[in-house]
Amino acid sequence: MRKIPTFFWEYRGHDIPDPDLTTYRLCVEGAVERRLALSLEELGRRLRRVEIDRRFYCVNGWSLKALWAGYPVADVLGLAGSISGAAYLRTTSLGGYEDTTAIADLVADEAMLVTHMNGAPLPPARGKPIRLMRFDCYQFKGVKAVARLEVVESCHPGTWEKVGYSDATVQPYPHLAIDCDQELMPESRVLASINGPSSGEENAT
Ligand SMILES: Nc1nc2c(c(=O)[nH]1)N[C@H]1C(S)=C(S)[C@@H](COP(=O)(O)O)O[C@H]1N2
Ligand SMILES: [Mo]
Repeated sequence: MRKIPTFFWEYRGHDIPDPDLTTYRLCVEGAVERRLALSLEELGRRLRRVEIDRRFYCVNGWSLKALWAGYPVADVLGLAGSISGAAYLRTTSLGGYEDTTAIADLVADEAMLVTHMNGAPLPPARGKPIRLMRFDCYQFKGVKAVARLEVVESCHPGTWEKVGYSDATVQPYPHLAIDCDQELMPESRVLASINGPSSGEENAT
């Protein structure tokens, strides 16, 4: 199996979570009228499913296109009823990765809570069982393996913002395009395409 070319937080000494789906709950809390802890089955029963064929971009210079399916973030927040005045959503993963974004931006960009990629449930490395995705900005604003959605009053820097990434606007320079898992390139080749040929050996596993 080839390694997913990414530079994500879980590769820096953290484990990739592999939650038990029978006990998994998506928690929606903070400034909401109703705190929720939703199982995957409840999400499926209470929300309309949406599908989108979109490419996402990583700030490290690569992009990945797939068919994503799940639920609109706006609809999940609608179930909880957000209280006016609290304008941000703080999303935290099971492993602790986090992002905070204005709810208005998530709604305007039709951000999704994705459960499936190319017709199959998300595997652990891709964010099992739910990942928050917003396609109109760099995907460090997305959160894999979502544990908690919290409606909050102020913006709190997310995991990548804490290390200095402030602008999530996708830049116009070319990003290495990956179109399906079979075509994934080993991470070192991605690095080579960014840094030139001398940056390390093949590490496909
Ligand atoms: N939980 C979690 N979510 C995360 C990350 C992470 O390290 N942990 N990395 C982010 C970044 S920087 C990117 S580019 C994408 C990578 O998604 P992928 O692993 O499916 O390629 O997930 C985003 N969400
Ligand atoms: Mo990224």
